[in-house]
Parts: sequence; structure tokens; C-alpha cells
Amino acid sequence: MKPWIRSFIGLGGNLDNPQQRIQNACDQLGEIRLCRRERVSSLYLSEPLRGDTSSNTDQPNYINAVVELYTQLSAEQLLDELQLIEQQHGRTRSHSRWQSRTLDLDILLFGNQQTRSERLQIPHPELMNRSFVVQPLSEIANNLRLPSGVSLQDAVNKPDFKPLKIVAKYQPANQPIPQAQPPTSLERRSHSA
Ligand code: A4P
Ligand code: MG
Repeated sequence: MKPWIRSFIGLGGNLDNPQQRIQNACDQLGEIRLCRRERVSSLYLSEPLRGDTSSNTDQPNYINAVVELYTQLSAEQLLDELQLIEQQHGRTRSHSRWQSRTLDLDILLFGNQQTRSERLQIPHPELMNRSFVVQPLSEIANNLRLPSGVSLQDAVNKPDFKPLKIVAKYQPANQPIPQAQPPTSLERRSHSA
């Protein structure tokens, strides 16, 4: 049997209800063949990282999250599956980077694999420099080390690390919506006071 590789997928989007889209994309990641979704981070709000080009100012804020995915696929096969999901979310690709997008799915880490091909760069080259990756990743895999041996905590402890706001927890589809609990006697008392 093929080994299960522990990978981490970064999710980001800033167009067409990104919060709902990221929730849906987390569901879809759990349905990819030969993959088992484990932990899912909270959803974080982040200001657009834009590079220094002037063509893409005034972008909406992003929602970002990270998912832990065990897989028996190769990294290339996994990328194919991720790109299919991006297409289902109407992702269009322009030639310039840093453009607004409905959904971006990046392979951040793939076991201890280190790949630098034209199609795949693993670990993701900017992983340690982006708080919208570092923060959700450290939420679900606090003690993580990169294949180079560098610890994720080094990025969290950098003086310029800016903590992001959590906007929602991941709610799996088909999960019953929690019923409102009857107020406790303490709450009843504070209302009637
Ligand atoms: N590719 C290479 N390595 C990988 C990998 N590890 N995972 C190749 C996924 N794809 C990888 O990607 C272009 C090509 O990268 C793919 O065809 C694949 O073969 P793309 O998704 O089509 O284009 P892109 O998203 O514009 O490029 P990239 O490099 O993913 O963009 P970035 O650098 O990730 O920037 N601000 C905030 N706050 N939050 C964000 O999520 N994202 C971006 C996108 C900019 N600003 C942001 C955010
Ligand atoms: Mg991408």
C-alpha cells in the first residue's frame, strides 16, 4: 500500500463571498480521492499582499486558512486536484501575479519533499514570510519543522509578525446547526436585574 503523506494546503480568496467559498473549499478538500482531511484552521482576515505593482490597488481583504491533508497521491496529482477545485470556483488566471481571486489553493508542504520544478515549488517559497500562512498553520501544527529543519515558531516569534483576526471557525457541511441552549439561571438573573 502507498504511504500516506502529510501535506498542508493554503487557501486564500478575496472575491465573491470568500468566507463561504473557503468553507466550501475545505469541504471539497475532504472529498479528494485518496486523501484524508485532518485538521482545519480557523478562517483569518488578512489585508491583501500586493507586491509593488500599481495595477492591482484597491483589492478587497482576503480570507485565509490552512488544511492538513494526508494523501496517497503524488504532489503533482494533488496539484491537479487542487486546480480542478479552483476552476469550479470560477478561478481565472491572468498573466500578472497578485491579482484578486475567488480561490487560490497552494501546496505549502508535502511530507519532507523539497521540489523546485517549473510547475511545483515545495515547500511554498513564501511560506515563512506570510502571516496569513504562518498563523493558521501554527494553529493546527504548532511544532512543525520545515524539511530544512527550520521551525515554524521562528516565523511566529519574528518581531514583525502581525497576528490576524479570526473571522470564523470552519463548519463542516452537513453538520447540524447547534440548537440555542436555554439560558442558565445566572443569565436569567442578569436579564431580569
Ligand atoms: N506552483 C508552484 N508551486 C506551487 C505550489 N506549491 N502550490 C505553480 C500550488 N501551485 C504551485 O499559480 C501559478 C502556478 O504556480 C501554478 O500553475 C502552479 O504550477 P496560480 O495559483 O495560478 O497563480 P498565483 O496564485 O497568482 O501565484 P501564486 O504564486 O500562488 O501567488 P501567491 O504568491 O500565492 O500570491 N494576500 C493575502 N492577504 N492573502 C492571500 O492569500 N495571495 C496572493 C497570491 C497575493 N496576496 C495575498 C494572497
Ligand atoms: Mg496559487
